[in-house]
Amino acid sequence: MSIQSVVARHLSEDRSSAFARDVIEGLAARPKRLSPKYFYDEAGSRLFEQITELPEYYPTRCELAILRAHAADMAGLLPAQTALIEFGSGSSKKARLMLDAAPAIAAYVPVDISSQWLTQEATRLRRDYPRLAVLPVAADFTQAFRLPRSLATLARAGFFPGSTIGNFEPHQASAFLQHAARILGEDAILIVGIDLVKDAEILTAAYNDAAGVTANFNLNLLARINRELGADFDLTTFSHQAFYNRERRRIEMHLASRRRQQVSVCGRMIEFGECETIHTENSYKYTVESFGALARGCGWTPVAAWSDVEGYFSVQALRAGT
Ligand code: AVJ
Repeated sequence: MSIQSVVARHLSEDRSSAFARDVIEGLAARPKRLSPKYFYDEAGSRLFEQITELPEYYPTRCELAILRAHAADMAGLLPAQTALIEFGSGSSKKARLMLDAAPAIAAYVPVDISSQWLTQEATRLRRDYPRLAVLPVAADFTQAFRLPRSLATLARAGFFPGSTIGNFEPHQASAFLQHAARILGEDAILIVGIDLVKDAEILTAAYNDAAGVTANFNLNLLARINRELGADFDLTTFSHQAFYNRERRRIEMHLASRRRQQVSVCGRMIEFGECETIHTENSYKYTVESFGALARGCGWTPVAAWSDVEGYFSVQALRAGT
């Protein structure tokens, strides 16, 4: 067995025990909760891809339109010989729009928890961008991680599209921005996708699509716990809930038990009351100003913000330093 595969196996064992630990802890808590970062196993990632194509789900379409229209302006902020570091890269589709517009990007560093996905995507990127150094890092970007040493001579730009930052509690978003400032270093640029506060009906519809894909995406979390942790959730006894919490400016997703029941998870019995919910996701919405203020408090200065014509979504550029 190669050293790489030994390391990979240990990493994946660490990750699955972290998953078990988080699930047990979250289901023992009151109210019950599970982290949205666990939505994205293979089935969940496929469901999320389908979500991005739903008529009601505007964020991906809006962000792609903004990147297509303004990638050249964003590229103008990057010095020659920049490394683009993407937090949670997924398909790299958005990064390609940056790469196409910015010849200054000499290296691309996708950071993603799924190492299999990373390897496949890296192969495709090397083929399509032969002069680009592609340096994938398999890591949970919400935790501390190291950048490849070979980046030492390059300028750095972070790329965090998708409004994934909206999944963080405001204090976690602050911690992430501070952590990003630290690992990207002086004068770095950070390009972040932010979903904007808007009419509650539009927000609610985006998370309650008529085709039921978002419901399946939410329920897949229980299916994943069944598959990976040998639990016995009966998916037909839980229903998808998503609503806008105006005071906290966030969409909340929950899974509600349709009846009183007990579920076995990792050898423990978990009790559910009728209508009791598991809180599975928060998706915070910001204004351009409220996000700018948050960033300012975390070692970044907002330098530009772009939006779609309807003002639904915003891509913001920040510069390290105050
Ligand atoms: C990937 C976090 C941006 O909050 O809109 C989509 C995830 N959840 N539908 C979001 C999601 C339900 C999504 N983010």
